[in-house]
Amino acid sequence: MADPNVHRSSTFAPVNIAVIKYWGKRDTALNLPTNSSLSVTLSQDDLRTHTTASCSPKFTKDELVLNDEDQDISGARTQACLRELRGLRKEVEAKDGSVPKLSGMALKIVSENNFPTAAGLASSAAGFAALVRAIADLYTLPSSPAELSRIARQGSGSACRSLFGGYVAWKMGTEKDGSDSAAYEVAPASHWPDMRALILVASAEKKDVSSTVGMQATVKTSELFNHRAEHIVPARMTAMEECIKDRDFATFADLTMKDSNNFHATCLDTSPPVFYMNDTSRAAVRVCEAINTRAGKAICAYTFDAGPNAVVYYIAENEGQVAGILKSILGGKMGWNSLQGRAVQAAEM
Ligand code: 2P0
Repeated sequence: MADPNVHRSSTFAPVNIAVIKYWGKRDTALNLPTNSSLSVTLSQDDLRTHTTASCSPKFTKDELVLNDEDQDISGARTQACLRELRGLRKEVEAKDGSVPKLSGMALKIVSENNFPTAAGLASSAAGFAALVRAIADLYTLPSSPAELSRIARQGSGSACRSLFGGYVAWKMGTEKDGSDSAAYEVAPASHWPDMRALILVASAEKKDVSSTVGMQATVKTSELFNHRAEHIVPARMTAMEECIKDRDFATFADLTMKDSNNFHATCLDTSPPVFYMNDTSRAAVRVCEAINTRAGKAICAYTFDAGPNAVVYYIAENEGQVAGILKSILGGKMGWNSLQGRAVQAAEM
């Protein structure tokens, strides 16, 4: 029988893949970015973190278990999330004396990813989003998704975009305390239901340079980076929101590919340079460019995060021309993943 002293809540959070990239922090303690960013959420039916948070007067210390392995949660970022959530629970307890004093109990958090953690598929985004939402549900916090995204941001920047579904922007904000640096929904997944994403796995190995380290090296040493943050991204954010609202795939694709290339250019402009894409990644770029040239318009859009794997967006009606050709040309070189989704659905390869 379940122990009545144990309070428990479970939730899922999805993976998101940015089409306007976050890269660079203006405040490393609060995880405040140097530019806004925008992502597409992959369906959590297929790519997601499942997290259960529980607390009990019998638990002796906070614990986090990810994919059956104990994790170190002493880091400032996880601690910031726990501190904020406990603070909000204390407010609930102060208002209503009859609710149990959960804020004083140790937490046990158990998480599982249904995708390889090391495959460069934004596992920290889904991970921190699920952790924050599971604890917020356990504590029955009245917080909005925007408020929870502000908390998740402190765990990992990109996590703030995984508190929503569909098309999500993270506004960089201007306040020093980060109070206005949170995510908002640009459009729900249902707005553009025939959007698809295919994930091409060029390597499932852990990356050499973590995002956190790589982006701060770029901030420190790349002049191109300043131009990106100040001039390129602000205009692109506006254009990207508009083309999503208009379901204008050709513009969406153009902006997505340009922004991926611009982000990787700032990595290359870092001293010493940071290489995330490899020969296989570049082969995927060439094939996508050839598909678009043959179609006479952009019908697929590649994007690469801090790793060599490609995510290719396309519209369902072009499945054969995009996924079929990518498979026939690159099939021997890349792992193929049949990640399905509603907002975003991958081809069966
Ligand atoms: C993004 N990436 O917008 C960009 C594109 C990678 C390339 O967000 O230090 O793991 O935890 O805030 O969120 C990866 O950075 O970095 C990332 P932290 P995070 O998705």
